[in-house]
Amino acid sequence: MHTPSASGAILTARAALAAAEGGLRAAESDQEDAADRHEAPRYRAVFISDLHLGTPGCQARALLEFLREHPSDSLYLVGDIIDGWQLRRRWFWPQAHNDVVQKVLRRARKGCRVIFVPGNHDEFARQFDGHHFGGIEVRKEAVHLTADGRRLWVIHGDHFDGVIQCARWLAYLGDNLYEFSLRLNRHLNSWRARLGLPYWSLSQYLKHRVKSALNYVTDFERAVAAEARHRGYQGVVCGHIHRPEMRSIDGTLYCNDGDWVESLSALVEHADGRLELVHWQGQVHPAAVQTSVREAGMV
Ligand SMILES: [Mn+2]
Repeated sequence: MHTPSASGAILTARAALAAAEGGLRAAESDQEDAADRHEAPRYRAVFISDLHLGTPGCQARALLEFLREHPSDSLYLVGDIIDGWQLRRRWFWPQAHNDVVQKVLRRARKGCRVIFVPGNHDEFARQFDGHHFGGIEVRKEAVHLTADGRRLWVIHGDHFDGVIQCARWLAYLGDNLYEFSLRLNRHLNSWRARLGLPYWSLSQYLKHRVKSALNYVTDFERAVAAEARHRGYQGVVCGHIHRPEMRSIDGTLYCNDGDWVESLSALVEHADGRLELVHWQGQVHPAAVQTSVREAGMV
């Protein structure tokens, strides 16, 4: 359980101050106005997550280019936007990261509805559920209604880590039961043969189940989609695992908008309600350190 911490509050204040400072220094409004005027197609909604601002891995410049090319009526920040875990260890806040914060605040000022759904790396913001900051709404979870009437559950996704840990335990148990299942399979099929039924491999079945249970990504995707379905939503938008994806899982639309460390991807909604996963093809700036995200503890 999370309790609002003093260090969290200090961190928030410090990031806000840094952003304000950067804004004064940049005084970029004229330039930005010009950039906004070259009319890019307007989207109904844009979903981004796992920016990890405050870490060297964050591809802030690519993100700025993406945001410039994708104006929208709504912008969802689906968690792990500012990496409080890393900032607490080491203060890292270059100008490009300021520019991202400025760009988002500016978007809100210009009438874009900006909703921030905190993740585990910026969980300090969860204590501000329901509050507004500089035109940005903070929500532990949100619901987005598409133009074609679908209700999408918007969450970061870290709450499913526990569920997956549990599934792994079951998979581990399953592995030990495999040997036993091979023996059981022989007996089962001798009974089936006596009853005139065709051969059916219990061990194959279990093996398949165990294998898929060991797949963290699949587990996550299925767990999130199942919970969205259980709650009566037609789909879900999340982040957290840095794996962009959009597919139907047992009739529920699973969307993962990816991240801005490795995949440089976002989910967009067109005017007619069509959803699309965008892989940003713009120039990638080499400043970022390309280490394994999981190794770096970014998930
Ligand atoms: Mn996360």
